Amino acid sequence: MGRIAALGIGIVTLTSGAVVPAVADSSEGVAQTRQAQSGSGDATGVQLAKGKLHLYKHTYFKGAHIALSKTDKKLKNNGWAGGNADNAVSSVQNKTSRSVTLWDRSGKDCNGPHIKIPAHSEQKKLGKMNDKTSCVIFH
Ligand SMILES: [Ca+2]
Repeated sequence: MGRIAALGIGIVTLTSGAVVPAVADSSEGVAQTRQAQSGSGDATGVQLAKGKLHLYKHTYFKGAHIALSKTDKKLKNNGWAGGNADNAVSSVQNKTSRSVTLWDRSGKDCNGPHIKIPAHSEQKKLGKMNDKTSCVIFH
């Protein structure tokens, strides 16, 4: 009985003495690795910006459509099958990482009624801006 108890204590001491410092070292290593990975994650975010802004002729993303990846201040010059996107857009899907504003009036400084479409969002109806968009600005 006396011998078994002594042996048991010896094992516990040896185990805890060897294991505890090893765990502390490896957890520090894990923390440093995670920091390095989150830094490289920014590059992945930039790649998401390659999506496009989809403008549809009808509500609920139906009918003819065009896809833009940059500001277009004169939709009159931008057409879809069977017509022109100017004053004809009724729904929008913004698949880019930038917010976009749709303006009623085209030109150098687009103005008038407008609607802002946040990044990665969609509008199945445009309300007062239905069939009014003449200018699209990416922010
Ligand atoms: Ca207009």
